[in-house]
Order: sequence, then C-alpha cells, then structure tokens
Amino acid sequence: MRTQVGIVGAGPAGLLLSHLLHRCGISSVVLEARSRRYVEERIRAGVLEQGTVDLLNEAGVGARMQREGLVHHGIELRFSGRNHRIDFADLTGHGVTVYGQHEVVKDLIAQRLADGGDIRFEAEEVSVQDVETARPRIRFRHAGRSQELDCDFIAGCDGFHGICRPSIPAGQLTTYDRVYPFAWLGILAQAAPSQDELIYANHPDGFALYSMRSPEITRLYLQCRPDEDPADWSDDRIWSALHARLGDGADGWRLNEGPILQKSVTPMRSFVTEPMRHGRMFLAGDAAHIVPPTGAKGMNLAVADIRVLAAALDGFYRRGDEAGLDGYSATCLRRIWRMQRFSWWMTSMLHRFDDKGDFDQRVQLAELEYVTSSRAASESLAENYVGLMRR
Ligand code: RFL
Ligand code: PHB
Repeated sequence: MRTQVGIVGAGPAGLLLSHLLHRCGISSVVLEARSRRYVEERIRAGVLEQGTVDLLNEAGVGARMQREGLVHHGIELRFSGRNHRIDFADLTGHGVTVYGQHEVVKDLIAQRLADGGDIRFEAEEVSVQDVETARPRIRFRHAGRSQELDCDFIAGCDGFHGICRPSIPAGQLTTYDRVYPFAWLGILAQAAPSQDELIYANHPDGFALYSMRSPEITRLYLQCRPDEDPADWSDDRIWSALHARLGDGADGWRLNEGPILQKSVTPMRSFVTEPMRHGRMFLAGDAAHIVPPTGAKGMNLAVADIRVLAAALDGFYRRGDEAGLDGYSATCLRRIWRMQRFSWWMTSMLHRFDDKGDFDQRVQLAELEYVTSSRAASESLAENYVGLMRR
C-alpha cells in the first residue's frame, strides 16, 4: 500500500489532518487502534475556542456544531462562598463554544467516509519504520493480515500513550514534564443543566467544575486522588460532594441531579516534547504535549498543530517548499508553551494542594481575589481562555 501521508491515530488531530489534506488533494490513510464506536463515544473535551470553531467551519465540517453547539460568553469562578462572573464578551469581544470532542470526531469520521477517505479502525501492532529516510513506512495488522504502508511522511497523532513518540531514539527529544498530586473524577449525568455557563470552584475540599454537553446532559468534575478507584464514589457521595463544592444554594442556584451515565478518573499532567519532528515523522496533539484540563486547551492545541502541519504539507506538495515543514515545530511550540503556562496557572489557582501549607493557600485566594476584582487580571484570564493568541 502507498499513500502520501500515513496518519497514526483517529482522534481529533489525525482525523482533521486527513480531512484538510484531502481538501488540498493530498492522499492519506488513517490507522486507529480502537473501533469506530469506541472513538465516537469517548467522552473528553467540551470547550472549543473561536479559532477552532472557525477552522471547522472553513473546512466544511461545522454544520452540526453550528446547530447544536452552545455559545458561552463567560464563566463563573466560585471561592470563599462567593460567585464571580468573568465576562468574555465584555473583556474580549469573543466567546467559546461548548460542543463535545466526540461530536467533532463523529462529524470528521462521517465527512472522511463520505469523501471516500481510508480509515482503518482496529489496526493492531502499528509500528513506524525508516522515518529518517525519504520513504518512511508503517507496519500494522488489519483484519488478520500484516500490511505495510509506504508514505512520504508520517503524522504521529496517536495521543499521549501512542507508539510514534516512543519510536524516536532516546537523545533526539527533550521532554518537560510535571505530574500533579491529584486527578479529576469526571461524570456525565442525565440532568438538564441548571445554568448556562461553566462554574470553576475552588473549595477547601478540592476543585469542582460544572459543565454540560447539551440541554439534557450535565458534565461534572471533582478533584480526587490520582489513585482513586471510581467504584469508591457512589452516586450519593458524588452528588453530595458536588453540592458542597459548587456552593449549591448560594444565589438561589441549584444543581440538578440525574442518573449518572459514566464515571472515570483522569490524571493531571503537563508535558511537552521538543522538537515535534524526527526525520519525516511529525508529532501533533497529545502525542507531543499534554495540558491539565483546567484551561480547556488540549483539543484546541491539537487543532492548532494540525492547521500548521496541513499548511506545511500543502506548501511542500504544491511548491516543493520545505520552509513550513522546517518551521512546524517552532511555530507550534510558541503557542503550546503559552497555553502550558495558562493551563498550569488555572490548575494552580483552583485546586487544593495537600503538599502545600497555609501560606500557599492564602496566596491562592489572593490570586482569585485579584483575578475577579481587577479588569486587567480578568482580561488576561479571558483572552487566554477564549484563545486570542495570534501566531
Ligand atoms: P487523542 O484524542 O488521544 O487521539 C489519539 C488516537 O490515537 C489512537 N492510538 C493509536 N492508534 C493506532 N496505533 C496505536 N498504537 C495507537 N495508540 C493510540 C487512540 O486510540 C486515539 O484514537 O489525541 P489528539 O487527536 O491529539 O486529541 C487531543 C485531545 O483528545 C485532548 O487534548 C483533549 O481531550 C484534552 N481535553 C480538553 N481539551 C480541550 O481543548 N478542551 C477541553 O475542555 C478539554 N477537556 C480534555 C478535557 C481531556 C480530558 N481527559 C479525559 C484527558 C477533559 C478531560 C477529562
Ligand atoms: C468539559 O466540559 O469537559 C470541560 C470544560 C472545561 C474544562 C475541562 C473540561 O476546563
């Protein structure tokens, strides 16, 4: 088998790359370890920056997002029993769109298949070969047969636990890593959201986040231990922790309860690998970098990488111009480090750190006071959250 760009991973990064390349007349094959159903039902991110929304619309895959996505003009911060709104529209003139990552994935898969795209789900034993040469290859097993895909380039879009990054020889990459001493227990509940905007709560028991997926489904998170077994969290325990941490009852606001459809624990880390290229293999999205979800940046960063990579590959095939490919890593890393800083800062401001003392706790509250009382500080949060960074 032969294609121009071999793509490992059918998450948002790999699927969007395949679609954008198709629009430039560049062929690709996507190899995905999981089933179509699994990737379409994997609940993850929910907040899309305006730049992400614009790209999906421009690429012709935004119709359902425009119909079903919920446009938010602000968020609420709750701490010390008080409630403060950060008004994105007033502070930046922009907002964000709440639309599940799995819905983006469904839309992209449907479009690729309608366009005759080649996505091999349940590909096994995927490995990359000869990436330092002009003829890299991907070996895999599919439908019981061992196969080889010859490519001009390989895109490693296989997430944090994928095989592309680890296939690069030690010494070629530098990694920067921070693991946080807590995780998020995420739940999906069949309950109508009781207010329109997200709530980020700093509470003495730990962080909580109120979000949503649709007019019928609420998405909620609770800070927990990294080794927490979700089975230890009964529905009653979850709801009482959410009521307490989200300040239920304050301002007459009430959290609606409903059947819990799903629960899972997500560890929190910050991670960057540099450079995001080795020979003819390019890493994109979570394969190259991870942010803690507090700033809602992971999928937006993956999309931003793909915008740069697709344009670079187009420049190469159209004009034989390698400048875009050569600049790919540095261009992406500027945005990535800006968003790493923001995600780390949001995480540090909002979580309970058991390993820190009273002084740090008071500084954390002072930070929240500052962010909610100074227009300059609110504006800084808002412009990062909506994603105003220009390259
Ligand atoms: P993905 O989505 O992990 O996709 C990688 C794909 O590669 C496949 N794969 C392989 N395929 C073939 N062979 C192998 N050996 C393979 N190994 C892996 C996997 O099955 C998978 O299909 O990476 P991608 O495309 O880079 O997308 C990144 C995003 O998924 C991620 O950054 C976001 O979900 C992060 N994130 C959020 N991002 C936001 O922008 N806004 C948010 O509100 C937000 N909230 C979140 C989040 C992530 C969370 N979790 C669960 C980590 C909330 C949570 C709780
Ligand atoms: C979500 O809705 O899943 C979500 C929203 C905001 C975040 C993280 C996750 O910061």
